[in-house]
Amino acid sequence: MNSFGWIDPFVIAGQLTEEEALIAATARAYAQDKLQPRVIDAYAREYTDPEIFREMGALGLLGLTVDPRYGGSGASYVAYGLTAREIERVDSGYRSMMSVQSSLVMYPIEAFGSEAQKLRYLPKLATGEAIGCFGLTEPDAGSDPGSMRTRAVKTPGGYRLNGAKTWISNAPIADVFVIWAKSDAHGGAIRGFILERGAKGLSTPKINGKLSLRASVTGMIDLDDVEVGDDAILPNVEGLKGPFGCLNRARYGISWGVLGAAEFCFHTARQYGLDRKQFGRPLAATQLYQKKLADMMTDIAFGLQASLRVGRLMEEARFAPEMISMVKRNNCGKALDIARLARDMHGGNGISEEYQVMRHMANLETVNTYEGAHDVHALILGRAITDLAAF
Ligand code: TGC
Ligand code: FAD
Repeated sequence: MNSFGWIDPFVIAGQLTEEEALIAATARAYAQDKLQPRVIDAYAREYTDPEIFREMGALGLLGLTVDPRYGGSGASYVAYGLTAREIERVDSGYRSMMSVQSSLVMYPIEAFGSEAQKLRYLPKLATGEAIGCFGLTEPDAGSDPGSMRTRAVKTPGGYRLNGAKTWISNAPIADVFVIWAKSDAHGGAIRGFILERGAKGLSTPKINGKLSLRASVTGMIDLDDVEVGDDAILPNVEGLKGPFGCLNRARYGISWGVLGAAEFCFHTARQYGLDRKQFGRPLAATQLYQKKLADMMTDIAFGLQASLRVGRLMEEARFAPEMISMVKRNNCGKALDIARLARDMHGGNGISEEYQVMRHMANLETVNTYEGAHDVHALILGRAITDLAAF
């Protein structure tokens, strides 16, 4: 019989390959040494440091699963999840920057792009020299991206794009834009296009005043008669399965990432309860406090084990998108509950930036909504259970 470890109850560490453990350790050291010291100030000032992309790139943390021939690391999906967990232990916004670049920009170029597109974009995205963003959501098309209005019209040498995307991570500082639009040349089917900063008619106003995810910049993408060549279209995918194929990877990464934020909140609340005395004893010596800690530890351990299982199935090409909906939805919801509880367990100190739990709580409100809102994933699962679409 082994002794029980509250930090890793199901011994996740023992289920990793040597390479995965090494990548997780690299990500953890980077996140704690370089990101943790700047996050409180960045969050307060709503400041995104583009240098972070270069730093992550230098460590091989961008495009972790991408083929090394294109500058990626060729690592496993579990390694990608572990990295998301370590980055989001510091801040969901930093994980957002990493996952958009890796899953929503590099992945579609690798999976659906031409050889020329892969060679042109992937190496620079892998080093962080180029920053990418992913434009799916529109002002009138959020949970229902199939109703998008952005259009690509065929021209003699390429396409002309018109429309507006909103709530786009990285957009104001991006160099490379993966844009999803309905193409008249393809019977109105959704197609992906790669646009570059500097294209005439492309602008990316920043969305100000966010009370969540403030260390990660978000913007709109306005497309006003933007002309691109024939070589800008992603040749190898058509329809919603293009963007959803990318979202599968990003949602899976989020399922790990949010548990990093939850672990931070759990560990911080535990320590606070041991240090803080009321009624002549530590808060952690009370039954209610211990019950909350037990719930936190259990939900985190169950969530990690489930994400690990889904990651292994992805590596074996045996996953279904509904599995990803389960872990994205469950882990986001549980992480948000844990962050709210941790905020409460810190009493008045819980609202201070110094204790950081409220920043995580505010961030997780976004993460629970983007990449498919909590209830939308319930409907995806409901459809799988009943064969009835209730969207
Ligand atoms: P539906 O009829 O279900 O499907 C249409 C076509 O798409 C295929 N498909 C998938 N393919 C691969 N993976 C998946 N997960 C897929 N889900 C659907 C499907 O097979 C079908 O293919 P075909 O060949 O038959 O045409 O589509 P629907 O319009 O009824 O969709 C409903 C619903 C709810 C599933 C979907 O619209 C949805 O998931 N909505 C949520 C929207 C969303 O997640 N948006 C995310 C925007 S990006 C973002 O938030 C980035 S934040 C990043 C950060 O900062 O970290
Ligand atoms: P809506 O779709 O209007 O939903 C509002 C509410 O209604 C939700 O609670 C939802 O669950 C519920 N709802 C919707 N439909 C139904 C239904 N049929 N039945 C019951 N309830 C329903 N998008 C990108 O494309 N790229 C990005 O990089 C990106 N980054 C983002 C960054 C941030 C900080 C934020 C906040 C969002 C980002 N998004 C991005 C957009 C995000 O994916 C959308 O906000 C999300 O998909 C929800 O869409 P919506 O905001 O339009 O809400």
